[in-house]
Amino acid sequence: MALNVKTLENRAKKTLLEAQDLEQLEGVFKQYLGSKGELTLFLRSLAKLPKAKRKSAGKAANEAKATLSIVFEEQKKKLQKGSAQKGQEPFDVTAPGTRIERGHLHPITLVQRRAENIFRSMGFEIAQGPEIETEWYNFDALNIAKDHPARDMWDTFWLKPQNQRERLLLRTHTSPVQIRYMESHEPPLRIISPGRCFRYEATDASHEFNFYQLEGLMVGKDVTASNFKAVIQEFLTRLFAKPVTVRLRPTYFPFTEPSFEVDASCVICQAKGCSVCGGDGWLELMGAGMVHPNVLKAVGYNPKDWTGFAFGVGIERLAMLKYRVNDIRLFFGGDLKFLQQF
Ligand code: YSA
Repeated sequence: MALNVKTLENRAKKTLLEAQDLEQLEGVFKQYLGSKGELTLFLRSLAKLPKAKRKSAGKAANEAKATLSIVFEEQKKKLQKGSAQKGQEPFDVTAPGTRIERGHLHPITLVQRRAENIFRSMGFEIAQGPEIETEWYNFDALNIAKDHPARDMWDTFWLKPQNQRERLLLRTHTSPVQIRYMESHEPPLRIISPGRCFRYEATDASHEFNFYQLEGLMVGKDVTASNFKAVIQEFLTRLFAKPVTVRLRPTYFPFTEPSFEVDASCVICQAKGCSVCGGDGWLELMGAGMVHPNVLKAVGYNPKDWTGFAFGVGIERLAMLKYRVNDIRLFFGGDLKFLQQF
């Protein structure tokens, strides 16, 4: 019996000394010396032992109880001291903190915001339209006839029909915003509308199936192509922070008459000729024109009273020139090594 008590005492002592904190220590104490602890129960059972064994077993058990109580108290003091010291560890308030990684704006957003600020300073409002458009706003209201080749040219993501009345699509350009805005506002007006567009086409260094355009529209009394040229030249000069000249070449859009391809003097080589401008000093930048009388009529404006210009430019195209990025796909690849440069 004395040997069993000794084994129990050693086991209890070892566990008490291994306790990592006060809570654990209390638990171990209870396990052996609590009201239902192993040693306590043993002491209570002594009465059932034969008299001859009772005396030696009782002595061993009481000695074990006394030893374990001392070990418990000593270990308690040690742990109390340890936790007090932890709380008092010196704290250097001047030490540099842990740096939190901050995100930053995407280069396309940077160019979009810069463009918005420049146009706002010239009296333009920012207008928005839906990315899911109806066939009417994306094509018909822009004078793009049902059988017009433009519909083929802008290969489109059509959505599954929701009802019989109108076909829905992911807008192929931001021009529908012109229509939506004119329908709900009276002229004179000046707006830009930056936003996401989608075309069902193969990607390459200058084409994405998802890209951003910035639409512009100004309608007023006697607004002319000269006004357009002045506004766009001012915009580009401020965006690229360099003098830019603009030239207009005739082209065709169903929703403008006349229509222009807008070229800017090369902002990389100052029109001297380089690989970006193909050596001729001009960069093809955007489509534009004077708003077609049919479009004005479609939104309820009288083309005899009002004239206007409109344009649409790829925001990636501007960003590629501003930051000298040679592949549009880099903007959407999610490569942090690329994005962290802006
Ligand atoms: C024309 C006349 C207006 O009065 C108003 C707007 C316009 C622009 C017309 N809505 C349009 O979308 N013309 S566009 O097809 O030549 O595209 C304009 C610009 O969008 C392009 O110059 C190019 O920079 C960009 N773009 C077009 N498809 C793209 C693209 N950028 C990247 N990936 C594509 N797949």
